[in-house]
Amino acid sequence: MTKSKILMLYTGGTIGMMTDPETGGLKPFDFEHLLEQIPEIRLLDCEIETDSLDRPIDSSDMKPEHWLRLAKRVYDGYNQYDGFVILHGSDTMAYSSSALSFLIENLAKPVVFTGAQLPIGISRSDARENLLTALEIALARRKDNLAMIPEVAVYFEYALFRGNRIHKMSTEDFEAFQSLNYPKLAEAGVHIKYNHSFIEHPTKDSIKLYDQLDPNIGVLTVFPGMQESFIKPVIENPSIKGLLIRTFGSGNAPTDPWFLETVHEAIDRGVKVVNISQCSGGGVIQGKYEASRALKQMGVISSGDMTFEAGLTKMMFLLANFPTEDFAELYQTNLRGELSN
Ligand code: ASN
Repeated sequence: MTKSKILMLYTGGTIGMMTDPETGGLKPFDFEHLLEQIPEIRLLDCEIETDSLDRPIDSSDMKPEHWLRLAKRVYDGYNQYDGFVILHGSDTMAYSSSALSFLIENLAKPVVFTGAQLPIGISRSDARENLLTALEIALARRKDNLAMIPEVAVYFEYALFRGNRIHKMSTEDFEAFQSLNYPKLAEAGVHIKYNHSFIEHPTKDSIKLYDQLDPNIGVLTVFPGMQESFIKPVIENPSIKGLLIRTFGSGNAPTDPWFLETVHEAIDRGVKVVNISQCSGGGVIQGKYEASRALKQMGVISSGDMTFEAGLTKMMFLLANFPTEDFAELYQTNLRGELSN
Protein backbone atom coordinates (compact mmCIF):
# COMPACT_ATOMS: atom_id res chain seq x y z
CA MET A 1 0.00 0.00 0.00
CA THR A 2 1.28 3.45 -0.84
CA LYS A 3 1.67 5.86 2.03
CA SER A 4 -0.59 8.89 2.36
CA LYS A 5 0.99 12.12 1.27
CA ILE A 6 0.64 15.46 3.01
CA LEU A 7 1.77 18.85 1.82
CA MET A 8 2.77 21.11 4.69
CA LEU A 9 2.90 24.81 3.85
CA TYR A 10 4.75 27.19 6.15
CA THR A 11 3.74 30.84 6.09
CA GLY A 12 5.34 32.01 9.35
CA GLY A 13 3.71 32.98 12.65
CA THR A 14 4.80 32.44 16.25
CA ILE A 15 5.09 28.67 15.75
CA GLY A 16 8.44 29.09 13.95
CA MET A 17 9.63 32.35 15.50
CA MET A 18 12.81 33.09 17.44
CA THR A 19 13.86 36.10 19.46
CA ASP A 20 15.92 38.57 17.45
CA PRO A 21 19.02 39.20 19.64
CA GLU A 22 19.23 42.79 18.43
CA THR A 23 15.65 43.97 18.95
CA GLY A 24 14.40 41.44 21.53
CA GLY A 25 11.24 40.99 19.37
CA LEU A 26 9.95 37.69 17.99
CA LYS A 27 10.44 37.22 14.27
CA PRO A 28 9.74 34.33 11.88
CA PHE A 29 12.56 31.86 11.30
CA ASP A 30 13.09 29.41 8.47
CA PHE A 31 11.16 26.17 8.06
CA GLU A 32 14.18 23.86 8.50
CA HIS A 33 14.67 25.21 11.99
CA LEU A 34 11.05 24.46 12.84
CA LEU A 35 11.18 20.90 11.49
CA GLU A 36 14.39 20.14 13.39
CA GLN A 37 12.50 20.84 16.62
CA ILE A 38 9.87 18.16 15.94
CA PRO A 39 11.67 14.91 15.11
CA GLU A 40 8.43 13.04 16.01
CA ILE A 41 7.09 14.03 12.58
CA ARG A 42 9.15 11.19 11.15
CA LEU A 43 7.22 8.69 13.27
CA LEU A 44 3.97 9.43 11.40
CA ASP A 45 3.13 6.78 8.84
CA CYS A 46 3.00 9.11 5.84
CA GLU A 47 5.10 11.08 3.40
CA ILE A 48 5.32 14.77 4.14
CA GLU A 49 6.46 17.29 1.59
CA THR A 50 7.01 20.87 2.58
CA ASP A 51 6.89 24.27 1.01
CA SER A 52 7.25 27.72 2.45
CA LEU A 53 6.69 31.36 1.62
CA ASP A 54 9.98 32.82 0.31
CA ARG A 55 10.03 34.97 3.41
CA PRO A 56 7.98 33.66 6.37
CA ILE A 57 5.86 36.45 7.85
CA ASP A 58 4.09 37.49 10.99
CA SER A 59 0.47 36.90 10.00
CA SER A 60 -0.25 40.61 10.51
CA ASP A 61 1.32 40.97 7.06
CA MET A 62 -1.05 38.47 5.42
CA LYS A 63 -2.76 39.91 2.34
CA PRO A 64 -5.37 38.69 -0.16
CA GLU A 65 -2.44 37.95 -2.55
CA HIS A 66 -1.15 35.38 -0.03
CA TRP A 67 -4.61 33.77 0.22
CA LEU A 68 -4.77 33.47 -3.56
CA ARG A 69 -1.31 31.91 -3.63
CA LEU A 70 -2.14 29.42 -0.87
CA ALA A 71 -5.41 28.43 -2.54
CA LYS A 72 -3.59 27.92 -5.85
CA ARG A 73 -0.91 25.78 -4.15
CA VAL A 74 -3.64 23.53 -2.69
CA TYR A 75 -5.40 23.39 -6.04
CA ASP A 76 -2.20 22.59 -7.99
CA GLY A 77 -1.25 19.82 -5.56
CA TYR A 78 -4.77 18.50 -5.13
CA ASN A 79 -4.32 15.22 -7.01
CA GLN A 80 -0.84 14.65 -5.66
CA TYR A 81 -1.58 14.93 -1.91
CA ASP A 82 -4.15 13.43 0.44
CA GLY A 83 -4.26 16.44 2.71
CA PHE A 84 -2.76 19.85 3.41
CA VAL A 85 -1.51 21.43 6.64
CA ILE A 86 -0.89 25.17 6.68
CA LEU A 87 1.28 26.64 9.42
CA HIS A 88 0.15 30.18 10.02
CA GLY A 89 0.27 32.90 12.66
CA SER A 90 -2.77 32.95 14.89
CA ASP A 91 -3.45 36.71 14.60
CA THR A 92 -5.05 36.51 11.17
CA MET A 93 -5.56 32.76 10.86
CA ALA A 94 -9.35 33.15 10.96
CA TYR A 95 -9.21 35.49 7.94
CA SER A 96 -6.98 33.15 5.95
CA SER A 97 -8.97 30.00 6.76
CA SER A 98 -12.19 31.83 5.85
CA ALA A 99 -10.71 33.14 2.59
CA LEU A 100 -9.47 29.70 1.54
CA SER A 101 -12.86 28.16 2.29
CA PHE A 102 -14.42 30.51 -0.28
CA LEU A 103 -11.63 30.30 -2.87
CA ILE A 104 -11.80 26.50 -3.14
CA GLU A 105 -15.18 25.00 -3.97
CA ASN A 106 -16.07 21.30 -3.75
CA LEU A 107 -13.20 20.42 -1.47
CA ALA A 108 -13.05 16.70 -0.68
CA LYS A 109 -9.69 16.70 1.12
CA PRO A 110 -8.58 18.33 4.37
CA VAL A 111 -6.91 21.72 4.51
CA VAL A 112 -5.96 22.14 8.18
CA PHE A 113 -4.53 25.39 9.49
CA THR A 114 -2.56 25.40 12.71
CA GLY A 115 -0.05 27.54 14.57
CA ALA A 116 0.98 28.24 18.14
CA GLN A 117 0.88 30.76 20.94
CA LEU A 118 4.50 30.08 21.93
CA PRO A 119 7.42 29.43 19.55
CA ILE A 120 8.45 25.83 18.99
CA GLY A 121 11.85 26.38 20.64
CA ILE A 122 10.30 27.23 24.01
CA SER A 123 9.85 24.25 26.34
CA ARG A 124 6.19 25.02 27.22
CA SER A 125 5.26 25.61 23.59
CA ASP A 126 1.93 24.40 22.25
CA ALA A 127 3.45 24.09 18.76
CA ARG A 128 4.42 20.42 18.90
CA GLU A 129 0.97 19.13 19.86
CA ASN A 130 -0.83 21.47 17.48
CA LEU A 131 1.32 20.48 14.53
CA LEU A 132 1.38 16.72 15.16
CA THR A 133 -2.37 16.49 15.73
CA ALA A 134 -3.12 18.70 12.71
CA LEU A 135 -1.08 16.25 10.63
CA GLU A 136 -2.96 13.30 12.11
CA ILE A 137 -6.27 14.97 11.30
CA ALA A 138 -5.16 15.66 7.75
CA LEU A 139 -4.38 11.95 7.44
CA ALA A 140 -7.64 10.70 9.00
CA ARG A 141 -10.00 8.69 6.82
CA ARG A 142 -13.52 7.43 7.30
CA LYS A 143 -14.44 3.75 7.04
CA ASP A 144 -15.26 4.24 3.35
CA ASN A 145 -11.72 5.64 2.89
CA LEU A 146 -12.87 9.18 2.13
CA ALA A 147 -11.21 12.03 3.98
CA MET A 148 -12.56 12.57 7.48
CA ILE A 149 -12.39 16.36 7.14
CA PRO A 150 -13.23 17.42 3.59
CA GLU A 151 -13.09 21.10 4.43
CA VAL A 152 -10.90 24.01 5.49
CA ALA A 153 -10.44 23.65 9.24
CA VAL A 154 -8.35 25.06 12.06
CA TYR A 155 -6.74 22.90 14.75
CA PHE A 156 -5.67 24.62 17.93
CA GLU A 157 -5.27 23.41 21.54
CA TYR A 158 -7.12 20.09 21.35
CA ALA A 159 -9.99 21.37 19.21
CA LEU A 160 -10.74 21.29 15.51
CA PHE A 161 -12.98 24.05 14.14
CA ARG A 162 -14.55 24.89 10.80
CA GLY A 163 -12.17 27.45 9.30
CA ASN A 164 -14.80 30.05 8.53
CA ARG A 165 -16.45 29.87 11.96
CA ILE A 166 -13.64 30.89 14.27
CA HIS A 167 -12.43 34.01 15.96
CA LYS A 168 -9.24 34.62 17.91
CA MET A 169 -10.47 35.31 21.43
CA SER A 170 -7.33 35.32 23.52
CA THR A 171 -3.73 36.46 23.20
CA GLU A 172 -2.89 34.72 26.45
CA ASP A 173 -4.66 31.35 26.58
CA PHE A 174 -3.36 28.40 24.62
CA GLU A 175 -7.02 28.00 23.70
CA ALA A 176 -6.79 31.04 21.44
CA PHE A 177 -9.80 30.36 19.22
CA GLN A 178 -13.48 29.82 19.73
CA SER A 179 -16.37 29.07 17.44
CA LEU A 180 -19.42 30.40 19.23
CA ASN A 181 -21.95 29.79 16.45
CA TYR A 182 -20.90 26.34 15.28
CA PRO A 183 -19.85 23.19 17.17
CA LYS A 184 -16.28 21.90 17.13
CA LEU A 185 -15.58 19.46 14.32
CA ALA A 186 -13.45 17.32 16.62
CA GLU A 187 -11.87 17.20 20.05
CA ALA A 188 -8.50 15.66 20.71
CA GLY A 189 -7.83 13.79 23.92
CA VAL A 190 -6.34 10.32 24.14
CA HIS A 191 -8.37 9.72 20.99
CA ILE A 192 -9.49 12.25 18.40
CA LYS A 193 -13.28 12.31 18.60
CA TYR A 194 -14.93 13.56 15.42
CA ASN A 195 -18.27 15.29 15.57
CA HIS A 196 -19.49 13.56 12.40
CA SER A 197 -22.86 15.24 12.02
CA PHE A 198 -21.27 18.70 11.86
CA ILE A 199 -18.57 17.88 9.32
CA GLU A 200 -19.19 18.70 5.64
CA HIS A 201 -19.86 15.74 3.38
CA PRO A 202 -17.19 15.16 0.78
CA THR A 203 -18.44 16.20 -2.60
CA LYS A 204 -18.22 14.23 -5.83
CA ASP A 205 -18.10 17.38 -7.96
CA SER A 206 -14.67 18.42 -9.13
CA ILE A 207 -12.78 21.00 -7.18
CA LYS A 208 -12.98 24.57 -8.44
CA LEU A 209 -10.51 27.35 -7.76
CA TYR A 210 -11.45 31.03 -7.75
CA ASP A 211 -8.48 33.26 -8.42
CA GLN A 212 -9.69 36.73 -7.52
CA LEU A 213 -10.51 38.76 -4.44
CA ASP A 214 -11.55 42.41 -4.39
CA PRO A 215 -9.99 44.28 -1.45
CA ASN A 216 -11.76 47.57 -2.25
CA ILE A 217 -13.93 47.44 0.82
CA GLY A 218 -14.31 49.49 3.96
CA VAL A 219 -15.00 48.58 7.58
CA LEU A 220 -16.73 50.92 9.96
CA THR A 221 -17.05 50.13 13.67
CA VAL A 222 -19.83 52.16 15.22
CA PHE A 223 -19.24 53.49 18.74
CA PRO A 224 -21.05 55.72 21.19
CA GLY A 225 -20.13 59.31 20.42
CA MET A 226 -18.96 58.76 16.84
CA GLN A 227 -18.55 62.06 15.06
CA GLU A 228 -19.92 62.95 11.66
CA SER A 229 -16.64 64.61 10.59
CA PHE A 230 -14.68 61.36 10.95
CA ILE A 231 -17.30 58.84 9.91
CA LYS A 232 -18.88 60.46 6.87
CA PRO A 233 -15.67 60.49 4.76
CA VAL A 234 -15.26 56.73 5.35
CA ILE A 235 -18.75 55.96 4.04
CA GLU A 236 -18.42 58.49 1.20
CA ASN A 237 -15.03 57.18 0.01
CA PRO A 238 -15.53 56.81 -3.76
CA SER A 239 -13.26 53.77 -4.15
CA ILE A 240 -15.13 51.39 -1.86
CA LYS A 241 -17.41 48.83 -3.46
CA GLY A 242 -18.47 47.23 -0.20
CA LEU A 243 -18.82 48.44 3.37
CA LEU A 244 -19.10 46.31 6.51
CA ILE A 245 -20.69 48.19 9.39
CA ARG A 246 -19.75 46.60 12.71
CA THR A 247 -22.86 47.23 14.75
CA PHE A 248 -23.86 46.70 18.37
CA GLY A 249 -25.61 43.54 19.58
CA SER A 250 -27.98 42.01 17.06
CA GLY A 251 -27.30 44.64 14.40
CA ASN A 252 -28.14 47.94 16.07
CA ALA A 253 -26.56 51.28 15.23
CA PRO A 254 -26.92 54.92 16.27
CA THR A 255 -30.01 56.43 14.66
CA ASP A 256 -28.58 59.95 14.06
CA PRO A 257 -30.10 61.24 10.80
CA TRP A 258 -26.67 62.21 9.31
CA PHE A 259 -25.50 58.61 9.77
CA LEU A 260 -28.57 56.95 8.29
CA GLU A 261 -28.64 59.41 5.36
CA THR A 262 -24.95 58.83 4.54
CA VAL A 263 -25.43 55.04 4.56
CA HIS A 264 -28.52 55.39 2.39
CA GLU A 265 -26.60 57.52 -0.13
CA ALA A 266 -23.83 54.90 -0.27
CA ILE A 267 -26.39 52.20 -1.10
CA ASP A 268 -27.83 54.46 -3.81
CA ARG A 269 -24.30 54.81 -5.28
CA GLY A 270 -24.15 50.99 -5.54
CA VAL A 271 -22.00 50.24 -2.49
CA LYS A 272 -22.89 46.85 -0.95
CA VAL A 273 -23.47 47.65 2.71
CA VAL A 274 -23.45 44.79 5.23
CA ASN A 275 -24.54 44.82 8.86
CA ILE A 276 -22.20 42.67 10.97
CA SER A 277 -22.17 42.58 14.75
CA GLN A 278 -19.35 43.49 17.10
CA CYS A 279 -20.41 40.47 19.20
CA SER A 280 -18.61 37.16 18.61
CA GLY A 281 -21.63 34.96 19.32
CA GLY A 282 -25.16 35.12 17.95
CA GLY A 283 -25.78 37.30 14.93
CA VAL A 284 -27.61 40.09 13.20
CA ILE A 285 -31.40 40.24 13.17
CA GLN A 286 -32.29 43.52 11.49
CA GLY A 287 -35.60 44.91 12.61
CA LYS A 288 -35.59 43.18 15.99
CA TYR A 289 -34.99 46.57 17.60
CA GLU A 290 -36.02 49.99 16.33
CA ALA A 291 -32.28 50.78 16.20
CA SER A 292 -31.80 48.53 13.18
CA ARG A 293 -35.14 48.98 11.39
CA ALA A 294 -34.02 51.92 9.25
CA LEU A 295 -30.93 50.00 8.10
CA LYS A 296 -33.10 47.10 7.02
CA GLN A 297 -35.54 49.37 5.21
CA MET A 298 -32.84 51.09 3.15
CA GLY A 299 -31.40 47.76 1.98
CA VAL A 300 -28.49 47.08 4.33
CA ILE A 301 -27.63 43.38 4.01
CA SER A 302 -27.64 41.15 7.10
CA SER A 303 -24.60 38.97 7.80
CA GLY A 304 -26.69 36.56 9.91
CA ASP A 305 -24.42 34.62 12.24
CA MET A 306 -21.23 34.86 10.18
CA THR A 307 -18.02 35.77 11.94
CA PHE A 308 -16.46 39.10 11.02
CA GLU A 309 -13.60 37.25 9.32
CA ALA A 310 -15.97 35.17 7.19
CA GLY A 311 -18.16 38.19 6.44
CA LEU A 312 -15.19 40.26 5.27
CA THR A 313 -13.55 37.60 3.09
CA LYS A 314 -16.92 36.60 1.63
CA MET A 315 -17.46 40.19 0.56
CA MET A 316 -14.04 40.31 -1.19
CA PHE A 317 -14.81 36.94 -2.79
CA LEU A 318 -18.28 37.81 -4.10
CA LEU A 319 -17.35 41.29 -5.37
CA ALA A 320 -14.49 39.83 -7.42
CA ASN A 321 -16.01 36.61 -8.71
CA PHE A 322 -19.74 37.33 -9.07
CA PRO A 323 -19.87 41.01 -10.04
CA THR A 324 -23.02 40.65 -12.09
CA GLU A 325 -25.01 38.46 -9.70
CA ASP A 326 -27.32 39.54 -6.92
CA PHE A 327 -24.82 40.33 -4.17
CA ALA A 328 -27.37 40.44 -1.35
CA GLU A 329 -28.81 37.08 -2.26
CA LEU A 330 -25.42 35.35 -2.53
CA TYR A 331 -24.14 37.04 0.61
CA GLN A 332 -27.10 35.71 2.57
CA THR A 333 -26.71 32.21 1.12
CA ASN A 334 -24.69 29.60 2.98
CA LEU A 335 -21.86 28.84 0.53
CA ARG A 336 -19.28 26.89 2.58
CA GLY A 337 -20.87 26.26 5.95
CA GLU A 338 -20.09 29.80 7.13
CA LEU A 339 -23.72 30.73 7.81
CA SER A 340 -26.58 29.00 9.64
CA ASN A 341 -29.78 28.79 7.68
N1 ASN B 1 1.91 37.60 15.70
C1 ASN B 1 1.81 36.17 15.54
C2 ASN B 1 1.25 35.91 14.14
O1 ASN B 1 0.06 35.95 13.95
C3 ASN B 1 0.93 35.59 16.61
C4 ASN B 1 0.90 34.07 16.66
O2 ASN B 1 1.16 33.37 15.72
N2 ASN B 1 0.56 33.51 17.83
O3 ASN B 1 2.01 35.70 13.22
